Amino acid sequence: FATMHKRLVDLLPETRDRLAKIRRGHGNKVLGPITVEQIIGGMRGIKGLLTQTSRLDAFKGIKFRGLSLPECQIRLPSVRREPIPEAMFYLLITGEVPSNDEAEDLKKDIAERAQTFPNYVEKIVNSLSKDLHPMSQLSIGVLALQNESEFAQAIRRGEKRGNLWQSALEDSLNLISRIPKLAAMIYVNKYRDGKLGEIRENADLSENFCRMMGYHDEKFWELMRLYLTIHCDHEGGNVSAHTTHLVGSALSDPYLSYSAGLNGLAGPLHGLANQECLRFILGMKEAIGESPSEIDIEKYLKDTLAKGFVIPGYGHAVLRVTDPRFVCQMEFAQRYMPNDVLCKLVASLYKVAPRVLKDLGKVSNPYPNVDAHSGALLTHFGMTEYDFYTVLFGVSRAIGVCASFVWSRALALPIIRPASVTMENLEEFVRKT
Ligand code: FCX
Repeated sequence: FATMHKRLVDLLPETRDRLAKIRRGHGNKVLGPITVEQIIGGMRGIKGLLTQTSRLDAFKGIKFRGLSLPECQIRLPSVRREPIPEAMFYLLITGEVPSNDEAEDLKKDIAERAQTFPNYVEKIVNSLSKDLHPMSQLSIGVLALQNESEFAQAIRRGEKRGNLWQSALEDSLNLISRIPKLAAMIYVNKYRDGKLGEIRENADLSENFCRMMGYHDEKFWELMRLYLTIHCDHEGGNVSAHTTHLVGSALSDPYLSYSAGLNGLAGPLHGLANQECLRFILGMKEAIGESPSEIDIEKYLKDTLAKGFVIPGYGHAVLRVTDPRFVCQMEFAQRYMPNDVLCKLVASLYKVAPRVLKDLGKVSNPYPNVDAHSGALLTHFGMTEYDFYTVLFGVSRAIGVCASFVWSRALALPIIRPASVTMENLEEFVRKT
């Protein structure tokens, strides 16, 4: 990873200087008001976090270091079309598109690090009950890996704050390299015969991850590249990124921080939604058949809502259009599996669900999000174990939250400590205004 490391070292003084200038010269400027509704309503729209790696626009979707998803697909090094995960990490860390050589250098480093996986962690993971949800297993495995943290050692030996980004980067690279093996162990233990597939030194992270899980179809490796790209980062305010950042601000190491983020990702309103989506599509197929009419779908959706359930994969706290991450997956389905029954059902649902949700009159965004499509694509290749899907999300999310963690330490961002109010405070405020 020498080239990426060197680029980061070059970028540091200039980036720190830019931030110091903003802080010194404009620290007391007001960026926006905070309403009572925002305090009660999950802080929607309050700009209160500095995140270097990506920015989410309500109408255009995610941009990774200024690049949209289609731009990443065109410009980042790939095997076929989808970016390799290593190239995405390079982009998020440096803000620059790596050359093929630079991506290759990082790919080799990550593949090498993946070869060393602590034995004691393997034992811990293998001893877990198969009934335990894969996300809980993943979080436990990451916590067990924490013993390897160079960041924690740096803190113990009193390393200067300004230097902590170095051990943060080491930990991040080790984490990103080892997470696929950890996830694959969970997969083969829970759903297969417990034997991991072999990895290749010259393969990218996606191919090796799939091989370890026992998937040898190159199209599946390509799907995994897409999957690992689109889930890696979604600016700083989503639950998993925010949690990782918050815990990291206490100078907890990347393992502790990311494991906390994973626990947030495991919530049904966040990452767990993608397992719920496939369950929903399968339930719909069971109830109204493989090629239902729009009227049938509308009735099914209304019945679901009447029972008090949400339509999983639809809606978003920030987005107000169809998620570009959904669009990329739909294009993938059209390219590689135009006749797949579940993908066709996802497309049919997309024709009806926005209208039904709009009619409720309360849904801020009636369009599909990232989770609405992934299950159908994975199922096409035989990965039907939907309670594992959020683990794939977690593997991808490591790339984004680790890159952010490195920058948070490089910029020596302080511990996060916003203020809270009581209901009495709010009532008093309301009386006075
Ligand atoms: N189906 C039914 N009702 C929905 C809905 C949906 N898909 N999306 C929103 N609503 C409802 C809310 O439940 C809320 O109802 P209430 O006032 O009676 O409680 C109302 O519409 C307003 O909520 P809204 O402002 O639109 O949405 P929020 O910002 O509060 O929440 C999420 C956003 C994503 C949590 C919400 O749309 C939802 O529950 N969607 C389904 C689950 C899902 O797909 N989650 C994945 C999100 C994401 F991509 C990720 O993090 O992975």
